[in-house]
Amino acid sequence: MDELVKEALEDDFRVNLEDAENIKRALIAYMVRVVGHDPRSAGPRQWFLALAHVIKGILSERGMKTSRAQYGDDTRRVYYLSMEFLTGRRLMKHLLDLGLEANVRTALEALGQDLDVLAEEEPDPALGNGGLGRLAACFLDSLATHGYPGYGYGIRYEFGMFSQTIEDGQQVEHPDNWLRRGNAWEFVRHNVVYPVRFHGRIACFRDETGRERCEWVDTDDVHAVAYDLKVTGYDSPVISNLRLWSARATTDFDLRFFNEGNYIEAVKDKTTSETLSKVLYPMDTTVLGQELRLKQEYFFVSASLQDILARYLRVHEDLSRLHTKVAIQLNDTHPALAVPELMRLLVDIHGLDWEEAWKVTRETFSYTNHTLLPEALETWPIGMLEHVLPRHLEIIYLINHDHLQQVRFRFPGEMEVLRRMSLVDEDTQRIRMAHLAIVGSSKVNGVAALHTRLLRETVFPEFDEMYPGKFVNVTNGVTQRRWLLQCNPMLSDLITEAVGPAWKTDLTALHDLEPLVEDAAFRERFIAIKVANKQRLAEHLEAETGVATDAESLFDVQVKRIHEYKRQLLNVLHVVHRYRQLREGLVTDAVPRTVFIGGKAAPGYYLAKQIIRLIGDVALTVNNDPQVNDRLKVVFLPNYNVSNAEITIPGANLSEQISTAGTEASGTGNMKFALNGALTIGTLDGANIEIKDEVGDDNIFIFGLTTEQVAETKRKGYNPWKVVEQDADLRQVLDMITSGYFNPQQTNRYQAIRDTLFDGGDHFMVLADFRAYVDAQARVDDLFRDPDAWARKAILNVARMGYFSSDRSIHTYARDIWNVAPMEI
Ligand code: 26V
Repeated sequence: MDELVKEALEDDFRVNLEDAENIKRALIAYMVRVVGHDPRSAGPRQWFLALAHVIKGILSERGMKTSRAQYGDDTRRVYYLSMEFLTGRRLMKHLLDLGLEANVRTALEALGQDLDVLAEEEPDPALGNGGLGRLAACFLDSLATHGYPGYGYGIRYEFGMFSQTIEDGQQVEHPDNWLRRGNAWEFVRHNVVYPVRFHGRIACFRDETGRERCEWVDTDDVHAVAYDLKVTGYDSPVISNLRLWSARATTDFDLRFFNEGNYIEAVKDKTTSETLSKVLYPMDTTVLGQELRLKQEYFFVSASLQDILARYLRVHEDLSRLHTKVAIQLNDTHPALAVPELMRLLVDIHGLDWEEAWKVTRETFSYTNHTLLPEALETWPIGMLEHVLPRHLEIIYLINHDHLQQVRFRFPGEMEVLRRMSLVDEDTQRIRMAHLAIVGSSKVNGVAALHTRLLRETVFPEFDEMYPGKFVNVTNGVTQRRWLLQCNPMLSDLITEAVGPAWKTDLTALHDLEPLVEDAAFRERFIAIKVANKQRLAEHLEAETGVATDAESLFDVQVKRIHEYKRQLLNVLHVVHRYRQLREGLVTDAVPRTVFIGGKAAPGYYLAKQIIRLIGDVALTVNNDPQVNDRLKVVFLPNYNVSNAEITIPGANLSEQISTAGTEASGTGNMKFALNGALTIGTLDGANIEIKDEVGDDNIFIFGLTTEQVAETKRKGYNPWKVVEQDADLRQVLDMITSGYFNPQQTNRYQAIRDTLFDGGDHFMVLADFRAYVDAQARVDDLFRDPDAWARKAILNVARMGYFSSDRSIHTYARDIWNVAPMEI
């Protein structure tokens, strides 16, 4: 058979990657045989499809080699369970990874096609909210690049993150129907289908050995169908797999209704089960506690675990050794039901005893926490769990019983500790998913040094005491293949020319750039590249929105989800302050600036939406005021997503990372900007601290209260009124915003913003940090006046970003958490 396969692939389907002429012929053949279109009349859309299928074929061949090698060496594998994967478009990434871009470009030219035009035909799969989902995608890239045996599991949402337009200054959400024209990259596995059960009841009985066994019966079932996406690594023979589950009704029609002639009722049930993978929840900060969301979480957890066990059982028999071959990473608590689900599978289905199953479970899982915000920590109402997953609730109670016994032993007589550590919040009658994930895991990690410290000291101190060594830090990273090599080809070429190509798989090689700071010619080229990237951004923006910007001005950028804690409002206060100063002639030598702000607000998050509206109102006034003489412009970047980020980030001079200290777990945008030669203005929060440590205090603009000072200020009784009273500039700025200066047609429009800052107590300390922020911005202006001095610092930022590669993160997970090594192929 092997010979036969080899021959078949060689004659008819062989694509010689070294030869553009051969790629051209393959494209034509795929156009006819797979796309089913006449090459003479095919447009970019059809050529994109033909090309995607050619590449998919290559990926499939290589993927098989990876799988065979894995069955051969039987080492521990890593499964990354995540509700979200923000992969970005695949085409250019695959071409880069396979080293095919040049030849494909040539082949397409011969066919009268432009690769860059084709690339725009691909929808950007927005299967995530923000940082957490994008991190998962960076990790898959690093796993494949470095040859780790890692797989992703998630949900194939039919509708991803909504797309955003701004109408009358306000955010409008549009459904993201990304599958409308199909997904060229996926392999649907109609043979890989698992039932997922809901509702029903528990029937317990004694088996022939006298042991109590429980069965979950009378359930409502849904099928999970596997869709695979091949994940390439850079110049790597290893192909990983991202398996996304889609929900399908178990029976097409409920025959009872059908026979009664009620056709519509019969189809309705089918549609209800298929809503499970219909849509991504577009909020990342407030937990709603909706039943559909709970079902989504269980749906993908159950399917993934069934798949993982099936793969294990193909080669092994003894489930009590599962953990020696399987490591499962829980990306936040969204997949935390995997803990009781694995217990159920091991105990109820496979007959292990409770103690043994518990040992296996704990050794199998690890959990990454991504947020300190209390409102984003998941809890589920007991009543809902009882209704949707009755057996899991029982198992959670059993786990809690054993857990509390240990807590009592460790903290005798401390009732308050017992209450806090219980998996059950008695006051609200809810299950605490983070607690469940912690007790069910061997390791728990935070995503930046400060974040991990705060987890250990303030959020879960008793857990940290009880399980020494369980809490570890793995600072986030980003993949330089997408966030430099792909999105910034000019800077990549300059770097490679200067220090060689090693940085592509070992970012610390950027250190070798340091001496070039003293090389005037190198600085000139570095500056020219930044200008070109700013022009590219300006052109893209003008084409998309009609807004013109000046690439000579300082490009000041804040792109991320809109949230109070990220403090886009602080940014706006500074803009208004600057505007006033320019208007009143208080400054005459201001550096021309364009302030870009972009990001999506959760649809139900009123304040976040008001902030977007305020940015629009301020922009209208500022941009149309001849008195500021083009020294200030404000632009809202609509529909921020991975594709836009790839153009926006390389074009930035200044990166805004201004969250209240102690609130942003890590941030990853901060790393992408610095890697592309922007300087950071930021607080001592998340990974900003580690960025400062790496680049040096002189090469970053740090301002504002520290985490400790924030806590201290609050403890002493923080009074926003006092702050405003003592700062005339701040008073003027707030007056303008709240008196309707920017929106005379509705003067009370920003009442809610006013309320949160004053009566609400300014929880995120916007006012407290205003003065320090304005001062830091003045330092930014001073430096920008000296382009050469600015360039020196920017180059040092790039040179010192080696630590922030997701390769380093993945090597750390592999060594400290998963205990896995790269494969040999
Ligand atoms: C939470 C929820 C709550 C329930 C509804 C749906 C939903 C979806 C996502 C989330 C997770 C929010 C946590 C998150 O995205 N954290 C971000 O993780 C980044 C990667 O570690 C990190 O860089 C950011 O600082 C952190 O905010």
